[in-house]
Amino acid sequence: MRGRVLEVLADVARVVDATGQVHLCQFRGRLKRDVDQVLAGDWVDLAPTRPMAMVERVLPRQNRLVRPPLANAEGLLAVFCPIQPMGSLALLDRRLVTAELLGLLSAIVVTKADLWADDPTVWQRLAPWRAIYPMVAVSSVAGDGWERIPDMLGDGVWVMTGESGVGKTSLLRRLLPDGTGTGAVGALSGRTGRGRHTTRTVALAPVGTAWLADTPGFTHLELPPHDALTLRDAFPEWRDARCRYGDCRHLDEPGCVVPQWLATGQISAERHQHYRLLQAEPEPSRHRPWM
Ligand SMILES: Nc1nc2c(ncn2[C@@H]2O[C@H](COP(=O)(O)OP(=O)(O)OP(=O)(O)O)[C@@H](O)[C@H]2O)c(=O)[nH]1
Ligand SMILES: [Mg+2]
Ligand SMILES: [Zn+2]
Repeated sequence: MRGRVLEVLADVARVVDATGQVHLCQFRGRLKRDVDQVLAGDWVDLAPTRPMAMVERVLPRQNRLVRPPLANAEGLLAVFCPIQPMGSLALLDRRLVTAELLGLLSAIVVTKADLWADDPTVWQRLAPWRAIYPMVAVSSVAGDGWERIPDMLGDGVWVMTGESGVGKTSLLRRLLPDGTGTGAVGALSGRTGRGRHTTRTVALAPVGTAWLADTPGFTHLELPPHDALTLRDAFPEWRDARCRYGDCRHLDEPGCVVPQWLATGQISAERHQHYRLLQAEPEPSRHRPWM
């Protein structure tokens, strides 16, 4: 029997089969030795042993995220809050670039719409992002917007990321079918003391036909390994720029077309500034594999 791992807890896993039934499973001998051998998101073969089914084999992975530890992710849901607390658009771009570098789809959820629905400047500020990425505004208090999310996610595994306090866990609770998630969601993202997070396990929660993983609001977010041109291409707005030099990074090189686009407002100066800062960062450490 084929199944998808929803969560790994010490030496058992919760695995959902094709009919939607969830099994608590043990691991076959050699899989036990290394915790990373079975991850949430993995496709596995199960043997219907009793009293617990057994994970026999992990199918080859498409990709593997380190933080959170997750296999076969398809998309990154960037959660942004424009008010209380005011999010950082530089960090939002960092998350979107991370998705691009990892080859993931991306989409943006703008939270706490109940607090800013009457403020048109919020939409104006977000216009450059809205032009490029799927974007939906939600309020977990008023209950608006969230019903558009399942369609946006399709049927893959998505990982939710965003600064602490933006409303990720609240949104996930809204999205879950009644009563299924309360326990599991609570365990995902906890806080001990001052803004220190503990995430022991990552769990996939059902959202429509997709699976969504909550994460705590990481403050330090290192980009996956990349080179300058891959980073350049992680910004869709200048992918078809034809500058004098093919390896133009659009950072003050002669014959670059991007300054004109910036001057006319065709592309966002704010995004370009974030791009410039990302290009100026030291190389990310290579020892930490992202995939
Ligand atoms: N007004 C308003 N408050 C919200 C909304 N969604 C969440 N909140 C509040 O924002 C605070 C943080 O919400 P969480 O869902 O815990 O945020 P989080 O992104 O999971 O935070 P971390 O787990 O720390 O990364 C809580 O006090 C929520 O009640 C919303 O739509 N409107
Ligand atoms: Mg949370
Ligand atoms: Zn250029």
